[in-house]
Amino acid sequence: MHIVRYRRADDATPRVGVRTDGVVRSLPVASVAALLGARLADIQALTSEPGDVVDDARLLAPVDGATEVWAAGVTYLRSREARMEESSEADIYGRVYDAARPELFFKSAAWRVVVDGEPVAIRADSGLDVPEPELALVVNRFGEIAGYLVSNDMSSRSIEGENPLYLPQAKVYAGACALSAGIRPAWEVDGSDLPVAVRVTRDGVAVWTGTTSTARLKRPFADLVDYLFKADNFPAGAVLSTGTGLAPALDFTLREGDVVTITIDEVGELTNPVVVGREHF
Ligand code: DO4
Ligand code: MG
Repeated sequence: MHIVRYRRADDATPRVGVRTDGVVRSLPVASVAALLGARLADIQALTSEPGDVVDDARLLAPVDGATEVWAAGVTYLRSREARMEESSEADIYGRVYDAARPELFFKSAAWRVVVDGEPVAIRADSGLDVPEPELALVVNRFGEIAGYLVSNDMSSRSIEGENPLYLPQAKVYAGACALSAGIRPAWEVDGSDLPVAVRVTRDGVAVWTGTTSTARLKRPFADLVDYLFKADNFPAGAVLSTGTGLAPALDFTLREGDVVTITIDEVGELTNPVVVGREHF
């Protein structure tokens, strides 16, 4: 089962439901932000009794309202290596990988998130660009992990590599944050050892593929959530992307027209074509 946002053919209002075996049913809640304001036990109870079947649902991005997307970095050994290769300040990535405090950064407002099938973007002023396939935690206002999403933390390696202080420009721009359409409830799946796969195709030919497992994540999910909630409140919950364990060699860069597919077993699939520039959004 996945928790989804959807729109009906004849109705502009986004709604919330559950999707099981391809069938969407409505839920009596106004938004995912409102759902994430509830305790985990209440979310579980509400989603266990869905209403009518919706036969014309078009799935939307899985977050809305005041729910923010945050991301963790350098949480896998491969990410530490990749950052040290690309950066003029390699040392800081080694230090953060070993430190107790994780790297956490703001990634996206809900309204900027793109969903499965929509384009992701390369910045027009960037020269080296990659998708970052990540498992994202969906956390309620109480810091409880309610579910999981597939996330693509699109990144400019050239801009971050030039100077780490450029991280927000490398990470936060139109088309930089893609999430899969359905939230897989945490009470249905254990996220701690799930295969993650990426495939980038160009003119139908695979130009980068990779696989890893969430078991290689250096930090427990609870630690990442704990740091996120240490000094801030999230009344509408938050999505926390847990970092990438997959990075291509430095001679690979995304191009316009590429198609990125990220799969996380038990969680979902996220496929997005790549465009250049903000005018597509
Ligand atoms: O330090 C830069 C960001 C790293 C990141 O996004 C990741 O490891 O996934
Ligand atoms: Mg990342």
